[in-house]
Amino acid sequence: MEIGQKIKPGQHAVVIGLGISGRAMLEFLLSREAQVSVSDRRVFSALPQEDQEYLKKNDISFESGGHSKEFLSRGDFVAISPGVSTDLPLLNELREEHIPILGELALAAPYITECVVAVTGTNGKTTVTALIGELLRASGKKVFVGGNIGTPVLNYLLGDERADYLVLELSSFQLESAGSFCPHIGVLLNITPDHLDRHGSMVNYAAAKMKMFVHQKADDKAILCSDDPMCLHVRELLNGQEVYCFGNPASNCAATGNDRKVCITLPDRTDSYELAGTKLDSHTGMLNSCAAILAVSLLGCEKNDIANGLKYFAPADHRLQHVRLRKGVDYYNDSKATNTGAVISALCSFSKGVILIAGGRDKGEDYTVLKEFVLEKVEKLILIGEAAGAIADAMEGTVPVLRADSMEDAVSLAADSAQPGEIVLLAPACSSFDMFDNYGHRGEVFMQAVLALNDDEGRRV
Ligand code: UMA
Repeated sequence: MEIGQKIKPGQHAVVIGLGISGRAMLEFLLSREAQVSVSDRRVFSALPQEDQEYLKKNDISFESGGHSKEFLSRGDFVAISPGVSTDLPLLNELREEHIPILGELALAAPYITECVVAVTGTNGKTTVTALIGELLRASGKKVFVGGNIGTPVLNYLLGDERADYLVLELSSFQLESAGSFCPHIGVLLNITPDHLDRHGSMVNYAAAKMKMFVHQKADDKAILCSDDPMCLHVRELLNGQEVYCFGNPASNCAATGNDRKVCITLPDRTDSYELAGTKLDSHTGMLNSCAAILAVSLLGCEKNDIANGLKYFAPADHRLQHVRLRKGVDYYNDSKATNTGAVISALCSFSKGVILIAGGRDKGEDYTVLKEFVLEKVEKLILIGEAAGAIADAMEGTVPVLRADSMEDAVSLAADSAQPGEIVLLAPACSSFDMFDNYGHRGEVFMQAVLALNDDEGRRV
């Protein structure tokens, strides 16, 4: 199996990891008449009932409780789930034996004939992916929206419905093993520290994101944020494709955001779009809108259709989500802010007076980058979870810090000290797995605690 080639009937593939991507890879490989085995670190009985039945029904050889060289090297190639680290010593041994290691995008690439818009970046990629999908739909196009946002692109290829455009959110994990995958438009929103526990360094993390652009040709397009130093660095490494930038008006970009407006300046069109009255009317929303509107403008969408799409778009939950106004205090749930870059972005949406609830499981980040923003915007810091001590140390000498044992305690402490006009913001800068199932669960617990606070008249709501 060579990278970039279609699967040949009878080839033996070993799928590592049977989560959402692994299941899609298994079904796709079987549909191409490959012979498939599956290896997962979970024991068989811990798999969902449906997966257990599928494996039995299709007589799939299954290795449980870990991965062994003996089992993996049976394959002509290995199909790896994004959550499996590509640096595992076992995988290096397979590489030495010239066994190709392909991710879901590498498997899909030779079969994709549609125009692909791919979106990556540390923060904002789910919103921008969904927004591009919405704006294309508002322009009457048939669209598949998938990737890291939830539905594997292989599920699209397995189905019967055909779309004009595939809009894919791509994580650094997926891009690491993307093979010959090549989007017609690649959007890079930002690169700030995240997933350093997996990638080891910012250089490796940025290199994974760069893979989105490496196979682009002269008529493909790269869209980058000119306000992000790492994006500008990536720009210098691009070679051959058309490059468009978005961001600050002073930087002479094709899309700029200012005064709650997005302006597009392309050789053949100059348009402007109002964000006031839309759910994108914030600093982060403005940058996300710049990227998405620029992408669909390059695809020829009409101004009126784009403006209509913007009007009805709502970002997914747990992203700077307004929960409640209580006693003059606004409560926001930004549980998806799982790294320092996302917290900075959230803080930039408020002028000052923020009571910030942060903490959770540490991902190897340097929290001192938050210092200047905390000094400027935050009145008080309330810390939860395993990383509370590390964040408190990094914030020494900035603002008062309180510790809470649970989300409910954190909300209650915040509510006790918040003054009218102030903001209570959950933006953890950490992953959630020390106290919650995932960031969605953490956000739900926060919102429930906020909604359970007494209202102005002393009633529970
Ligand atoms: N597993 C192993 N060995 C390992 C690691 C995992 O066998 O060393 C097994 C687990 O036991 C489990 C399966 O692999 O059975 C889980 O696979 P996975 O972690 O790759 O997750 P999927 O269920 O396939 O979901 C993935 C993405 N998850 C990750 O990248 C961690 C989902 O993104 C994505 O929505 C889905 O594919 C469809 O594309 C989630 C995510 O957290 C939302 N992404 C990260 C992020 O956004 O920050 C990158």
